[in-house]
Amino acid sequence: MQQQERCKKCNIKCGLIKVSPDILRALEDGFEKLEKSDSNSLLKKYLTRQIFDQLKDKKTSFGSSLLDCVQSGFMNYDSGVGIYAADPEAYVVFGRLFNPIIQDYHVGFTPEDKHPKLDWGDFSSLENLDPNGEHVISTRVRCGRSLEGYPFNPCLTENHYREIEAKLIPIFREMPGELNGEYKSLLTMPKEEQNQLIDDHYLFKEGDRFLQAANACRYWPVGRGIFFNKTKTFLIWVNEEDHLRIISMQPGGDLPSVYKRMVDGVHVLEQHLTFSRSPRFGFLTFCPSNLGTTIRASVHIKVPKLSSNREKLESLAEKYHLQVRGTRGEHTESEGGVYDISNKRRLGLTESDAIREMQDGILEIIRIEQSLG
Ligand code: ADP
Ligand code: DAR
Repeated sequence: MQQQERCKKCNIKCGLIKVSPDILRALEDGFEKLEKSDSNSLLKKYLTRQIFDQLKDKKTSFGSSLLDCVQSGFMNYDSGVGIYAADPEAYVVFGRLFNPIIQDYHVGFTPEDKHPKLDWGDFSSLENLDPNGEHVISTRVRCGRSLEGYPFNPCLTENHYREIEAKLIPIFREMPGELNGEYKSLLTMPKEEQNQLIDDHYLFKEGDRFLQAANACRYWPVGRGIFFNKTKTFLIWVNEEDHLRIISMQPGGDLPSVYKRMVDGVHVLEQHLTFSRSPRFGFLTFCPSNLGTTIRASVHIKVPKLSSNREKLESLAEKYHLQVRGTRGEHTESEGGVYDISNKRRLGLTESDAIREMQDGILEIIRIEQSLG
């Protein structure tokens, strides 16, 4: 035990913590099945036999193995990405696999690139996306933050979940002005209230199979909950996929107001908390698709002519680095012709760039929709 403990502290240097035979067998089995599958995930695209053999014996100093990172993509062939970082070190220890996936998802962020300094930009340069209210039903801007010193879901203990929540609750109590509100733990929230909050798009879904397979739902719902202000235009998710998701949303297309409210909320939180940030990847998150700015700015939008052909809508969105999701978010279908369209890139550009990329893309999509007569 003593020898094992000593190694835990310097694992990256001495690399003496061995991956157990059971994990190696599970890795080999999962890899072979993924190779034979019809998956289109980035995991399948980039996990070559050579990279697999180079990484399968490695562990981070948190004790995370390659399996801890890829098990969701092994179990969900319909994953888009298929990999999560079990802890912050995983991005380095398993970099041979994360780097090409990151470069693909964030459209060209190479292993030599570094994420730029934070730049929220100038709110006055943004505009209402749909002043006449013809297409945009609502606008939402969110970012994710991880607390320095804590690993990600697969390595979090039950105590960690409780600790993170306990750190945040006193801060939530002091949210100023229009951000002031209340925190509700999922442990004590009545099921009906939880389901209504999910249906109204305020709260995260429960039982996401991708997160479950990634070991991100252990001890659920301990340490999980939601803060929201009185008008539910400012919300904070606690310990869902990331330690924190900071969200601003409201009906209509007033992007500047929604974005400013989220930024104001981040400014309050960062006075009390230290967020995990890497010189190369910017703000660190559980999923590589959220690294960097971690910003996803979205509209719930109706574009009946363009969306009469989903593939056409998706290829147009891709042209503007946008992503199309269903009405209830990721991995869901559209209901009543309402689509969730947002910026796709979050890494290798500033917060200001990401918001502008979304604004320019959405304005173009509305222009094209209206030009179709
Ligand atoms: P995220 O990763 O940003 O949390 P999800 O795809 O999981 O995104 O969506 C989370 C919730 O936010 C879902 O209920 C989704 O319907 C809702 N949502 C996303 N964009 C908007 C929007 N513009 N207006 C209202 N709800 C939205
Ligand atoms: N289920 C993963 C998620 C991809 C990105 N979205 C996140 N992180 N919520 C997939 O590979 O589809």
